[in-house]
Amino acid sequence: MVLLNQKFLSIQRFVLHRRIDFTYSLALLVQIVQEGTCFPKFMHTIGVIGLGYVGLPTAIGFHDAGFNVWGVDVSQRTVDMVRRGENPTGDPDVDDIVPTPGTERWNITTSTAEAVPHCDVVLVTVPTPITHDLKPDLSYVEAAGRAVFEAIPKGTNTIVVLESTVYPGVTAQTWLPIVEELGLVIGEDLELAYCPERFNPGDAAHGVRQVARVIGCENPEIGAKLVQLYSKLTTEDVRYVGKLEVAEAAKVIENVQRDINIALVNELARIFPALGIDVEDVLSAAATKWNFHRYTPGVGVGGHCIPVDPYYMIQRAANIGVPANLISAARAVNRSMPVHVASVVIDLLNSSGILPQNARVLLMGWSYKAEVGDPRETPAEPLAIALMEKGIHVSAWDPHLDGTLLEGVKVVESLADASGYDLVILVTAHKACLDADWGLLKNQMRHPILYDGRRVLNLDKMKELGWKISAVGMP
Ligand code: SAJ
Repeated sequence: MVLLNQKFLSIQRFVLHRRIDFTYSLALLVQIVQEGTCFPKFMHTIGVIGLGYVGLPTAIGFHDAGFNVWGVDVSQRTVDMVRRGENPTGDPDVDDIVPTPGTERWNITTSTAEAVPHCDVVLVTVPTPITHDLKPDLSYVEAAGRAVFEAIPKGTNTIVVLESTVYPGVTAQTWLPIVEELGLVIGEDLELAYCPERFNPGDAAHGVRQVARVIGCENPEIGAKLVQLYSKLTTEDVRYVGKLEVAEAAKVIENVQRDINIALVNELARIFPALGIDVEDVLSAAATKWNFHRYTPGVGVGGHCIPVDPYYMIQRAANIGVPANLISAARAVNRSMPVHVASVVIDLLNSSGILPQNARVLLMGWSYKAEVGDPRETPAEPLAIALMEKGIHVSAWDPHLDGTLLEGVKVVESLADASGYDLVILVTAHKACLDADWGLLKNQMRHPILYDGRRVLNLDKMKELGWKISAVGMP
C-alpha cells in the first residue's frame, strides 16, 4: 500500500511540477501495473565503461545504492589499482570510497566482452576530447560503443547510456550505424539513451550522488525506467527530457555558458587595468546587484570540460552553416589568458630590472583547478611555455600532482627548498597554496615579486609581508 502511494506521489509530482510528456507518465503507469514496482525489476546489474574521473565514482555510487556493478577500463593499470581498492583518478574525493578487494557485487575487468552479458544497463563514461586542431574527437565513444554492442547478447534489450559530453546528435550518429552494421535491433537487443554526467570535480557537495540529472531517449518507457535508476544514484532531481538531442544539447550548453561567463570577466580583466581600475573592485561593486553573476578572472580555463566542450558546439553549428560567433569569441578570450599573463609577468620582471633570460619564476599550483590533481588542459602549460620561450627558468610546485609536469619545468617537491626565485605566480588556488608560509617564501626569494593569477590571495597582507604585488585584472 505504501509503495502504491509512493508511486502515485511520484506521478503526481511529475504532473504538478512538470510539463510532462503524456506518454512518459503512461509508460510509468503501465510499468507499475505490469511489474508492481516503480524500480524496474530487470535493472539489477549496471556496467560502467571507463573508470576515470566520472566512471569510477559513478560505478561506486551504483554499488553503494545496492546494484551489482561491472566496471570496465581498457587500462590494465587502472583495473589493477581499482581491484586493489586504490584510486587511479586524481580526485581526492574518491580516495576513501573505492571498494576493498573481494567486495560483493563489485566486478572490475579490462574486458567489455566479459562484463556486458551480465549487465541490464551499460553506462559509457569515456573521454570526449578535441584534436590538436580543436575538432571533436569521438574515437573513444565510437570504440566503446562498438565493444559494448559486439558483446550484447541478442534479445536482452540491454540499455546503453552515453554519459560523456558531446554535441547534439552524437549518440545516434555515432552508435546507430554500428548497431545496424552488427545486425542488432533497437527495442529487442538494446536501447540507446543519453544521461550526461554533471558532477563537479573537487567539490564534494556536487559529487555524482548530489547532482540533478536529465535523461534523453527516443523511447519514453525506457526514459521512465532510467529516471528511476538514476534516482537510486542521486539525491537530486532526475528528469526525462524527451529525445536524445535535447539532453545532449543541455549538457554542452551548461559548459558553454560557463566558458562565456568566464570569458567576460577575463576580457574585463584586460580592459579595466588599462583604465587604471582593478577588475575585482568593479566585480565586487557589480555583485551587489541581485542578478549579477560573478565569475573570477584568472590565468586561464583548464580541465577536460570547459575549454573543450564549446568546440563540440562550434563544430555542430559549422556542420549546419550557422555561425557560433559568441562561443568562438569566448573560447579565444579564455585561450589567450596564459599568454597575456606571461606578457604581464615579463613586463613586471623588466620593470624590476630583471632580464627574462636571467629570471627564475616559480608557479604555485599546476592543476587546472583547486583541490584536484588534474593537469588536463591546465593553463599552467601554455603559461610556462610562453615564459620559457623568453628564456625564463620555470619551476612549479603542486602538492596534488606527482612526477614530471612539462619538459623544461623543474618540479619543486617542497616549498622549504624553493629559494632564489625572482617572481611567484599563483596559478591554482589549492588550499595548500593559500595556506603556504608566504613570509618564509618571501625571505627565500631573490626578488619578492608576487603575481596572483586567481585573485584569491589577501594582497594587502602580502604587501605587509614585503612582497611586491600584482595580479590578473589589477592596474
Ligand atoms: N574558472 C575561472 N573562473 C571562474 C570559474 C572557473 O577561471 O569563475 C576556471 C577554473 O579555474 C578551471 C576552469 O575554469 O580552470 C574550469 O573549472 P570549473 O570548476 O568551472 O569546471 P570543471 O571543468 O571542473 O567542471 C565543469 C562543471 N560544469 C559547470 O559548472 C557548468 C561541472 O559541473 C561539469 O560536470 C564538468 O565541467 C563536466 O564534466 O562537464
